[in-house]
Amino acid sequence: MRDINISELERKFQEKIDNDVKIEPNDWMPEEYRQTLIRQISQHAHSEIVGMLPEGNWITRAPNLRRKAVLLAKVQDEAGHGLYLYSATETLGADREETIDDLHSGKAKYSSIFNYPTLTWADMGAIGWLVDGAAIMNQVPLCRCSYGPYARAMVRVCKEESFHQRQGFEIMTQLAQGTPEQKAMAQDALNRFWWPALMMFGPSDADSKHTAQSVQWKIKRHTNDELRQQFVEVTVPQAELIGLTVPDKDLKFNEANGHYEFGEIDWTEFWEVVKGNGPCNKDRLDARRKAKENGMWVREAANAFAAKRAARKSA
Ligand code: BYC
Repeated sequence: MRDINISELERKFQEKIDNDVKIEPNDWMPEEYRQTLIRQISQHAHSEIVGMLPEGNWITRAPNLRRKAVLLAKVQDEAGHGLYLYSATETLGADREETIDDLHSGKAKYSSIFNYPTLTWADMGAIGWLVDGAAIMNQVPLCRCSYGPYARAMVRVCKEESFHQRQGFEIMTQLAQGTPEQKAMAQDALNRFWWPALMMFGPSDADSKHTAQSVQWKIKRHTNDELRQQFVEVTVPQAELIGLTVPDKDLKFNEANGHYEFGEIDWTEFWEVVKGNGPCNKDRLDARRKAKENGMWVREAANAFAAKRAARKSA
C-alpha cells in the first residue's frame, strides 16, 4: 500500500517538473531531490560568503573613493546573496548552524575560484568581469530552477551580479587604456584568472556525477560544458575589444561552425583546489572561523536579549 502511494507521489512530482510547475517547500519531493538541492544551494551560499574575502582584501586599498564605495557595495551584495541562499536551504529542512559548521570544518565545498589570491588592483577588475561573468552565465538559468525559493532568490542575485560584472569590465577597460604598466597589470590579472574562471563551471560533462539527474529534475538547465562554452563565446570578444589577450594558445574561432575552440583545462589543478590544496584554501577557512569566533559575543547578546523578551512576554 505504502509503495503505491510513494509511486503516485513520485508520478505527481515528475508531472509538475515536466510541466514547469515550481516545487515549493511544503510539497512532497523525493529525498534525493531535497538532498541535491541542499548540497548545491549550501555550496552556493558558502561560495558567496567565502567570495567576499578576495575582494574584501582590497577595500582599504581601492584607488579612489568611487572605487572604494562600489567595491564595498559589491562585497555587501555577496553577503546578502549568501544569506538568501542559507535561508533557501532552511526551507528544505537544513539547519543553518550545522550548514555553516560544515564549511568551517572543511567538510562542505565552495567554489574553487575563491582559493586564488588577489595580488593587484587589476584582480578586482578580473574578478568582476570574469568571475561574476561566469556566475551570471551559470545562474541566469537557475532563475528557472524547478525549486521555487532557489529560482526566486536567483532573480535578484543575477540583477546584482550584472552590476558587478559591469564594474569589473569597466576597471579592466580603464586599466587596459591606461599606462603601459596599467595595461600589463590588467593582462597579468587576466592571465591568472582566465583558467580558474573556466573551472568554475565544474568538471567536464563526462566527469560530472550530478548533472544528468539534476538536468532531469530541472535543477540545472544546462550542462557544465554547455555553460563554459557560452562563457567563452561571450568573453573572448570582450577581451579583444579592450586589447587584452586570452592566455590560451589553442584558442581559435572556428569559421565553419561559428564557435570558439579552446585549450584543455588543467583538471589536476582543479581537483587539487577542490580537495583543499589550492593557494588560499587554508587562509579562507581560517578567516571564516575567526569571523565566527569574533562575532560570538554579538550572537550571545542577541540570544540573551531574545530570551529576556520572550520571558517578559510570557510573564
Ligand atoms: N568548485 O557533478 P558536478 C559566485 C564539485 S559564487 C568546487 O558537476 P554539480 C560569486 C561539485 O560540488 C559561485 N567544487 O556537480 C560569489 C561536486 O562535489 P560533491 C558558485 C566544485 O553540483 C562572490 C563535484 O565537484 N556558484 O558566483 O552538478 C563573488 C562534481 O561536480 C566545482 C554556484 O554554486 C567548483 N568550481 O555542478 C563573485 C552555482 N564544480 O557535492 C561571484 C550553483 C564542481 O558531489 N551551483 N564542484 O561533493 C552549480 O551550478 C553547480 O553546483 C556546479 C557544479 C555547476 C557548480
